[in-house]
This record gives sequence, C-alpha cells and structure tokens, in this order.
Amino acid sequence: MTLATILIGNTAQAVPIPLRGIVEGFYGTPWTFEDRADIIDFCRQNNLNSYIYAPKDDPYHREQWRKPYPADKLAEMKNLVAVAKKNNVRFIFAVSPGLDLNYKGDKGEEDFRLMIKKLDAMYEIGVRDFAIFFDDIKDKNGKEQAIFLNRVQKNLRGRYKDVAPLIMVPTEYFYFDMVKGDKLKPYTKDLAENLDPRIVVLYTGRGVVCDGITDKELAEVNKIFGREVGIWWNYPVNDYKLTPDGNRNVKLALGAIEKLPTAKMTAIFFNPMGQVQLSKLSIATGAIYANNPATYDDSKAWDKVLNEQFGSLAPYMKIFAEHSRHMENSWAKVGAPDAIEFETTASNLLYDFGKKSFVDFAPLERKINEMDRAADILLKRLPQKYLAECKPQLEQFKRIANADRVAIECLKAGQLDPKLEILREEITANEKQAILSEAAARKFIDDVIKMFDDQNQSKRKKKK
Ligand code: LOG
Repeated sequence: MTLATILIGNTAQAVPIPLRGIVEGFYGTPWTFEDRADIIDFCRQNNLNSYIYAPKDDPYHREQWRKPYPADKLAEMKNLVAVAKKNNVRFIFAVSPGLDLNYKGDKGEEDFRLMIKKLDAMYEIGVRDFAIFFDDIKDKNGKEQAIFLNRVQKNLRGRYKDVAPLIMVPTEYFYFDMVKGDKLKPYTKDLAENLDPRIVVLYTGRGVVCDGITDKELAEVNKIFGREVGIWWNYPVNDYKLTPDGNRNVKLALGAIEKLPTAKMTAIFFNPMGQVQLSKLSIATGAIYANNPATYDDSKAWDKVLNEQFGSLAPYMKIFAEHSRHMENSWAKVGAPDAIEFETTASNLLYDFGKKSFVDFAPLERKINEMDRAADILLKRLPQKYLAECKPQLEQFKRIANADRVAIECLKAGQLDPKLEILREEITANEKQAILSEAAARKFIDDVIKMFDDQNQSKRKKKK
C-alpha cells in the first residue's frame, strides 16, 4: 500500500468487478458495425472493459455457426477488434452452437474441428477472448457440454499463451431452472461436476429477467458451480416485450440498473436494447455500479447519467424515462416501477372522487402538463440519433398525456366524454410500436373509463 492510499483515510477503496461490460446478446436485428464501434468507445469512456459479440440473429453466431465468416464480414470484424484494442476493451467473440452441435463419434470430431477453425479465424484477426453459449436450446447434456468446453479451452490455451479463460452460459442459466426442490437438476449437476474450474460461467439471476440478485443468491450459485460465477444481466434488453404482430423493441428500458449484489464477484455483462443510443442511459448507470458496487446508489447514478448524456434536456428526458423503465410480462419483471408519483396521485384522486365533496385535480394536472411539455420539447430538440430510436414512444407519450387530460375533464364534468374512448382506441392502435407507463399514465385512462362504465351499469341496474 502506498502512503497516498493510506492517507485517503477511512473511505473504502473502489473494487471494480474484474470483467465488466456489454453482451450484445439480444434477439432481433443485430447492431451495425458502426453501432458497435460507437459502443466500444462508450465502454472506454465509462470504464467498462469488455464487449461480448453474441447477436442471436447473426446466422454465423448461432444458426449456421459452422460456416466461416465471409471475407467482407471478417474485414469488418477485424476493424472492430482493432477499435476495441485501441480503446482497451476486450473484444469477446462468442459462438452459440447448441442448436445442433454433435458431441460423439465422427460428427462430434468434425464439429470440434469446425469450432476450433471458427475461433482460430478470430484469433488471426486479433481476438484473444472467447465465449461459447448454450442458452435457449433443447439439448441438455451437461457432461458432454463440459467435455466439449474443456477440450476447446485446452486446445486454444495449449497453442496460444495469450488467450483468456473461456466464458460460457449454461442451458439452465437461471437459478430456478437449475434446481428442483432442494436438489440440483441433472443437467446442472453434470455440467458443474465436469466443467474446468477456470471456465467462467454466466447466469441471469433467479429468473431470465428478474427483479435483482442478492448477495445470498449469488453465493448459492457460486457454490453450485464451485467458482465465482458472473452475471448476464437482462436489462435494458427489450427483445421479449412482444406485440401481437411480433415487434420486439416497443418498450424502452430507460431506468437505472438496480438491486444487484454488493459482494465481490467476477463478471457482469449488460444485455442492451436493439436501440443502441438509448441503451447507454441504463448501461452508464451499470458502469457506475460495476466500478464500485458497494457505494452504488441507483437514483443518484440515474440523475448523474441523465445530466451527462442529455445536458439541458435532462429534466425532460427524466420525465419521459420515468414512464418507461419497468419491464414486465408473464415471466419477466425488472426495473423500477413506472412513474410512481403519477400512479399514487392518480389512484388517490380516483379513490377520493365521489367520496369527498372537494377533489384537488391540480397535482395530477400539473404532472400531465409536464409530460406533454416534455414530449414536445424532446420531439423538437432531441438529437437525431436519439429521436430515431424513440419517436414512436414520444408520440405515444404525448397521446397518453392528452388522453389523461381529457380523463380529468370527464371527472370534472361528472360524465364520460366519448372522445376519451376514441383517444384510447388510437393509443391502443399505436401500441403495436410503442408502449409505456402501462401501470401509471396509460392505466389512468382505463381506470376512468371503467369507473364511468361501472357507474352507468349500477344506475341501469337500479332502474330495473
Ligand atoms: C437470452 C437472450 C435474450 C434474453 C431476453 C439469456 C442468457 N439468453 O430467454 O438472448 O436477449 O433472454 O429476452 C434470453 O438471457 N432467453
């Protein structure tokens, strides 16, 4: 310890997570090479040291993993690897061979050879970090996967002294899928028992997309695998919020990273949205976390990053982002609730309505006006690179604010204006491409319409 570090005094030293960065691991249109170069530069600026190349819908990464990259793609990759090197960011090249990988016999030997050939080609263009992922596949042979990975690792590290330990994702990659009751499921048991202890295992938490990981939960999974596992964190990724017609990136995850462990750990990778620029908001908070988990404060980090990234537009961006940070469906749940203050103000108002002689609409009206104004300003002044990624959502935000205002007018008038139902139809139609504030500002419209419907129904009943 130097004198300087001692003199800093009692303030705890920052302990960054050794491997920290981004995993381009989502379904849907992969980022472009320009996007990736930009995000690697962003990594350097935010002291993130790794980028994993693993776009599910790059055929050469998964469905046709055996095929070598054609010359033009390889040239782009080579450039990117150079950009990463210049920025001091590890470029981790991943293959997902599990859809049809053979382990045994001649086919097994052939596939092993093809995998090595694929990775060798990447070594030649400068890649020194490799990953093999087995998520989202049917095959669950833990032992064979382990043998395969051990062999790949041994082969590469045998020939190249400068290759980092392999990184892998299991087929049972979230805790609730690894166990049944208090027992390990056979796949996880076989994998954990056979996998070279130097290979880095990534997992996603108790679920695929879940509301945080505690130190205790992480310790449990470390125990299962007999090593310090790393985290593949599924926020801000938004590929699973599917609309009926299959749109993937309709809800933007603009919140802060939150609820992650403070205990020492080995790696964390954030899986981003298809929207590369807007992913930087939550990932920059993740970078603050990853550089010092023990002192991380999500709401402070969020404010800091909003200011850094959006300058004078930060207050408006914050209003918008507050309504677009919680991600939830039947199996996924992550991110702070949307617009908590709006929600409580609106529910209190509806609770009071009809019970009290005086209801104060002003607080909610103020919020609605702020939303409307923020949407206008952002639509007008947000730089094009951001606007290109959130115009439908901003327009939807404005529609919702507008309908909320009409909903309040209805409450004041004591009757439902058919206009509100028309506005809601318009919003519903646009939910094919833009969703936000489902449990707050968007919900208020439904709540008001329902309230009048219920009233009318009970009136009708009374008449009968
Ligand atoms: C995939 C990932 C996807 C994410 C969110 C992992 C390890 N794999 O359910 O590619 O982006 O969930 O939809 C996943 O998370 N599978």
